[in-house]
Amino acid sequence: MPPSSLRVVYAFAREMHPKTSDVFIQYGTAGFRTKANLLEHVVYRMGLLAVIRSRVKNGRTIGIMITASHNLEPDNGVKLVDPDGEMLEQSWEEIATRLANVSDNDLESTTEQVIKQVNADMALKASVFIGMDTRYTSPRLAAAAANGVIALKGTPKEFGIVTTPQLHFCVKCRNDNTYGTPTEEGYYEKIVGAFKKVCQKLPVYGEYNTTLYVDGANGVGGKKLNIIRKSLDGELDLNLYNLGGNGGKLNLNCGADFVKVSQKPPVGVEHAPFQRVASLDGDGDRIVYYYIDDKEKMHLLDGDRIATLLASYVTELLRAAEATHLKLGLVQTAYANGASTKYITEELKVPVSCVKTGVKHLHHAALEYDVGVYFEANGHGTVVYSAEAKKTISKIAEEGEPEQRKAAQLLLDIVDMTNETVGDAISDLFLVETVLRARGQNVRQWLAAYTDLPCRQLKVTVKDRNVISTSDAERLCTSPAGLQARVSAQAARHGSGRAFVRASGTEDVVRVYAEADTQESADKLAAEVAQAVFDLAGGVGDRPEIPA
Ligand code: 16G
Ligand code: MG
Repeated sequence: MPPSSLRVVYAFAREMHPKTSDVFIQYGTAGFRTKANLLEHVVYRMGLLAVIRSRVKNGRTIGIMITASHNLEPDNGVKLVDPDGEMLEQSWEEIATRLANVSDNDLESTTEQVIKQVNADMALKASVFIGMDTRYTSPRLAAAAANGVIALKGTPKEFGIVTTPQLHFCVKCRNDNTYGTPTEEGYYEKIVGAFKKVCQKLPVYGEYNTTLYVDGANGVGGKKLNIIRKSLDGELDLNLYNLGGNGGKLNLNCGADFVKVSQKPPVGVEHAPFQRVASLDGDGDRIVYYYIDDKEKMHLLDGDRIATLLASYVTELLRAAEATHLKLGLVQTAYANGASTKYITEELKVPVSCVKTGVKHLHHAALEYDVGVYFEANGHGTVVYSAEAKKTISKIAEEGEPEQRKAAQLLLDIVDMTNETVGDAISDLFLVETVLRARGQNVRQWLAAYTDLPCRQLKVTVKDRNVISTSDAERLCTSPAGLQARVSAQAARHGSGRAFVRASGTEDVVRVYAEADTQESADKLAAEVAQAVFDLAGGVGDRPEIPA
């Protein structure tokens, strides 16, 4: 493309998507996220960047997802999806930030610089898939993204309302047709199809019952489950709540993030004692389970529980298939409950790695294993299988002894049921249901595997959260000076005490996590650490209080 045609970049910006705000915006842990009315020019520019990225990748398809996940309705956001369905390569985050913040007058020249810097051949074709969540501000932003794609003569394809993982899946399929068909229907065919196949092989028995309640967070995930529900032939009886409509507001007092952080059941869901409930987040990439007992106490089954459930079952199947030379490992973050890590290493005897918060870090660490299970405690995770693992399992499924074959065939269904591109609430839901069904277990039996250490999370507002640096996968705080010493000293005063602090990647706060052998201790430790952050990292506003 001759440089003169870059004029369109400026013309579209000025005429349709002008930059009306000078607020600096940064491509964070999961893309740009802020108030929806500050985003239109940013999303337009991400349309431009997606085209450049597609050309650098030889015309392979790139994804743009318009969503602010578990944030409330007034927010929105945008993130880019790379050709294999993973998050945008980290080295491009700085480029995205630069492009998002230049003035309209400098946009044309900056675009030209970026093209040179990444050495994009602008004569190549470029393809961009665009998806959005259910926010009322999303259609306008999706249109801005499409205009960005068109401005650089790329081809946009709009998917309308889809979950974030559905878009990741479609991008992957478009670039690798062995993975599936790049449409929403293709997604259901593969993932739900695999679940139905498994149900044929595993009759319901024991304590498992096929009724599942779901909190849809008034977002896109619940809506998609409503489509799926009709095709399940009674194998899973989905009772769906918080589907949007009836005045229910997206993520407000409901959804996976609310349930996990507040440790409270969501509004809008009818509860029956010991009934299994799954809670999704607003864009359908996170899931936690819980139940309420007969004394109205809530019991949470979070990402750590899902990870251990899946890892233990897949380990069992690998053993039955006699494929134990395939190395299975689990990836967690510092937020993983200490009891889960202990259970995984000591009981399951599965290796564990700990990495920094954010799906991209977990995903890459999981790829180091033949079978890599990764989950954040907050419910974001999936399983990835190496090409070698898939080949080995397929071979056993065809040529093994009868018992081996049976296990390997089940494993193949499980691989198909898994969205390997990114954590996916819908795929994870079917995986969990598969394991509980295979084991004839109810939620209480699932919970009985180990006992969580009580924990507490707090946030502290400081002048500049970048004063906090960490090492050892965020488990140690290296600055400001003296903070780690205080954190360690406080943690040592509580039985099984563990605490850490880190700067949030999505909010302007410092996060505090603490766990200990009683809830009182965990609460106290969290408050003490929050005070230390406040004192040493420039706290603003009210001092955190320590419970008596
Ligand atoms: C983003 C991340 C999530 C992480 C969270 C941490 C993705 C897709 N999402 O939502 O994995 O747990 O940020 O937020 O990577 P924080 O930095 O504000 O604690
Ligand atoms: Mg999400």
